[in-house]
Amino acid sequence: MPVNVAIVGPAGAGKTTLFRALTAGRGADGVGMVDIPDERLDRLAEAVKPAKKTPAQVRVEDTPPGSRAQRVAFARQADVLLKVARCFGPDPEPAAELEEFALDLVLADLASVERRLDVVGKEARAGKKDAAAEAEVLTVAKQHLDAGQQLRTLALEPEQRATLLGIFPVTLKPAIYVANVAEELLPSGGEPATRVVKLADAEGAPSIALSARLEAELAELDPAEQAEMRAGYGIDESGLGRMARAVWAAGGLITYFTAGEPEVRAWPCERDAPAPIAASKIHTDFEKHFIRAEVTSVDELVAAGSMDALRAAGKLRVEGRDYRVQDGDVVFFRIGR
Ligand SMILES: Nc1nc2c(ncn2[C@@H]2O[C@H](COP(=O)(O)OP(=O)(O)OP(=O)(O)O)[C@@H](O)[C@H]2O)c(=O)[nH]1
Ligand SMILES: [Mg+2]
Repeated sequence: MPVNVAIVGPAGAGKTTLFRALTAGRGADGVGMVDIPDERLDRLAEAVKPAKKTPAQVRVEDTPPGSRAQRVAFARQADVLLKVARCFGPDPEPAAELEEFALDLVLADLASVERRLDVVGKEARAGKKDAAAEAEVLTVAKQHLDAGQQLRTLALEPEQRATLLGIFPVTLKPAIYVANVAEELLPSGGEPATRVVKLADAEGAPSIALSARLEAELAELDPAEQAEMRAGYGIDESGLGRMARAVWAAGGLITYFTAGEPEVRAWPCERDAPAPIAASKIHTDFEKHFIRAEVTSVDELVAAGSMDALRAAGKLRVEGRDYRVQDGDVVFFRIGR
């Protein structure tokens, strides 16, 4: 299952425009797959010269028109939130608008916490095992939400966090802030963008400034024209690239690579996944039939030119089912039948 990224935020912030920029017009009905740029994949492809190069992707979805309640419900389905703030146009108030939007999410979580606390509180009083501990976490969460704060900013032990995830809180989802700035204020984004950065920093969330409208226009040009226009605005691709990588990191993902014929490919994988689970990203059967993983790094493969050359030189590491695939590994999975 691909990571689901929802573009959310205040009305008129430029969400649909950012969606168009990210999907380059290829996204139908507000849903599209977006490539994750990765220079390691480019270097691998240059060395191996495969017939095909396939980047990892995330699924991006634009907030459909609807009521505030519907917009909250939409955000709840996502793995990662891309929060857009309007920093262009007359009197931008990005921080105030983001806080107002966040309050809708906070209230939704408050309702879920209170519902659950009702049930668990009774269980705790009846002496049910584990209920008291859950009630305690929920009570702390409730106080935090009552103060208008998102759960993302609540310090939690891993097991407390796991408990809270049971109510699918939307304010605990990883978020990335996008300051959608006027073209004239590129590349920094000016004062309105700094307000978004400050708000993001306070939550420990990543933030970037870009112009969604300009990026949407750029997405329709060929690479040479894009480069020229970007240079004119003093920007490079790093905006979209950094946003993609932030989504990746926020989603708890690492990338491993395969480099055989016909393709060199980047695969998304949860951090710390054991080798058979990582293999199942390629084909679900691979988990059951996993024998071993042959592993190298991007740099070694680039130097050697092919997996076969490394194998012949005895330079592929052999790893078993307990191996945790690492970010940047190049892997060949031995599969039995
Ligand atoms: N100047 C400027 N205008 C922009 C930018 N991004 C979006 N706009 C304009 O702002 C208006 C709203 O943009 P949308 O992308 O529709 O905003 P939205 O967040 O999807 O709006 P809703 O879905 O209605 O909440 C449109 O007229 C856009 O052309 C930008 O980067 N710069
Ligand atoms: Mg829209």
